Amino acid sequence: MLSKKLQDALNEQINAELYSAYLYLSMITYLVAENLVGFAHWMQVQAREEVGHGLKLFDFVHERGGRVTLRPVQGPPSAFESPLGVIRQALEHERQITKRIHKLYELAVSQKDYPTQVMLHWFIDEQVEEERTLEEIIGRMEMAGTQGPALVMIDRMLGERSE
Ligand code: OFO
Repeated sequence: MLSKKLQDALNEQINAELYSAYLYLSMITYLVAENLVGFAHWMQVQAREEVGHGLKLFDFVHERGGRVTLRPVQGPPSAFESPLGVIRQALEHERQITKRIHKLYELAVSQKDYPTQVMLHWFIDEQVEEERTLEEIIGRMEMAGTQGPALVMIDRMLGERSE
C-alpha cells in the first residue's frame, strides 16, 4: 500500500507528465505553422510518449491500491521564438522533469517503498534518454545551421522518428 505522501507525489507526477504532453502539443501548433512537418512529427511522437508516461504512473498507483486524483493541467505557452528555441525549451523542461523524478525516487527511498523505487528506475533511464536526444538535436542544429537547407535537412531527419 502506498503512503499518502507518496500517493500525492505520484499524482503530481501524473499531472506533470500530462503537462509535458500538453506543452509538446502546443509546440506542434507552432511547428506546423512554420511548415516544419518533420519537427512536428517528432514532437507528436514525444507527446504520445508523455501520455504513456502518465498512464504508466496511473496504472501503478492503482496496482498499489492507491487512488488517482486528476487535477487540472496547466495551460502551456502558445508562442515560440524559433525552431531551435522550441527544442531548447523542451530540453529545459525535461531537465525539470528529471529533477522531479529524482525527488520522487528520494521520497520512495526515505519511505523504504521498494516497488516504487523499482518502478522509478524506468523513469530515471527514460529521462537520461530524453535529455540526450534533445541535446543531440540542438548540437546538430548549432553545427549545421538553423535556416534554409540545413533546417530542411534536420526537419527531414526528425520526420523519420518511428518511436
Ligand atoms: Fe515523461 O518524460 Fe518527458 O517529460
